[in-house]
Amino acid sequence: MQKPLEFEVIKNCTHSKARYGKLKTLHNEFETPIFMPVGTNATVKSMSVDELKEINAQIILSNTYHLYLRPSDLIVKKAGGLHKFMNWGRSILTDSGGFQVFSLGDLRKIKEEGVYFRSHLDGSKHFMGPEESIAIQNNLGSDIMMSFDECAPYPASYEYIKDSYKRTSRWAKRGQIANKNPETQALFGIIQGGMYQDLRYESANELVEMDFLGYSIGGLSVGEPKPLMYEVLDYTVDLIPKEKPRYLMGVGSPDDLFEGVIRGIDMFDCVLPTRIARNGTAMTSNGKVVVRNATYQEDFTPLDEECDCHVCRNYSRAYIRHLIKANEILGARLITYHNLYFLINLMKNIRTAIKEDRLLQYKKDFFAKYYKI
Ligand code: PRF
Ligand code: ZN
Repeated sequence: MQKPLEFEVIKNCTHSKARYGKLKTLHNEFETPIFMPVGTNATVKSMSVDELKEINAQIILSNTYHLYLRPSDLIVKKAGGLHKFMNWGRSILTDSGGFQVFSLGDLRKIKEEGVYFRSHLDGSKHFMGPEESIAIQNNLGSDIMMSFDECAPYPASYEYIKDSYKRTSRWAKRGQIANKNPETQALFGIIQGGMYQDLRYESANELVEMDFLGYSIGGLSVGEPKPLMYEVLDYTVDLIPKEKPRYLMGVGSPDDLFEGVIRGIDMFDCVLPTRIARNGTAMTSNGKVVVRNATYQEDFTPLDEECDCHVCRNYSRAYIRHLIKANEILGARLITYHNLYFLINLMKNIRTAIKEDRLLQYKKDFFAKYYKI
């Protein structure tokens, strides 16, 4: 049987659980740990695929829920799949819709068979269960699919989390059986279990038993304090077989990237760089720069003096501030481009530091500048 995904750990850090590796899908091969830009609606907001390639993006994340509602997975399938539809020849990971449906609040009802919900677009009624989620992801043709899961809220009681993770395990099994393309599309299991160590343990064990090609850690960065998130992450990573890729879902601030990598995470995604770009905030080696502030009115230096991206080589803070203030779409585009470049480049530096076994020193140096300490 052809394998849809190959993963190899090439070097382990000797001072932490960090590892440098290679991940191969049928579309491309890339190094890990990696940051995946978010392209919810089959587009990384404001970025053309040429620009994504220019900044060296290797894999992007898209969303089952959004593409099912609009334009519908059937249209994407008719186009020849999501890669063809959006003209992106590198890898695509799709989230299952679980997280997005559960974010709908009053608009949804959870049952054993799946989730009944109303569209956030027009209020129309829909149902999505594990079989539907996988069928949609099969139609989209992503390289890496996520199991349909419940991302429980924080805080939640032990009993609630126990019921919830158990249902997530049953849904994972049903999704695995429903996958029509096991030779071309890899499926990951998502570990839940809230902030309870024994439930994380049970969730991981049940999913590892099912032998997925990779494992995601869900249910974190849902409002819990950072130290708690790092603690849960630390013991959860240890439950995943070393030879499988590990993906921490929805997490990607510079702090979280370092803390995640040090605990053994290989893949990250986050809307942060693209979202803050649209309200005029740049991520730089000297910390966040709120370009929209009046301070930058006459600042003709680049967003980040140390950055060699296209935006930093050609445009000033004063100009980008003007664009943002005037509501010109180019402003959001330029900051998005730079922010994604910044995180992708940060991950490249992190990989180099792991290979040269100096990750912890690199972390110190990075944050000394980032937080000016
Ligand atoms: N499950 C899914 N997607 C997610 C999450 C999850 O728990 C999170 C949690 N941070 C982000 N995205 N399916
Ligand atoms: Zn830049």
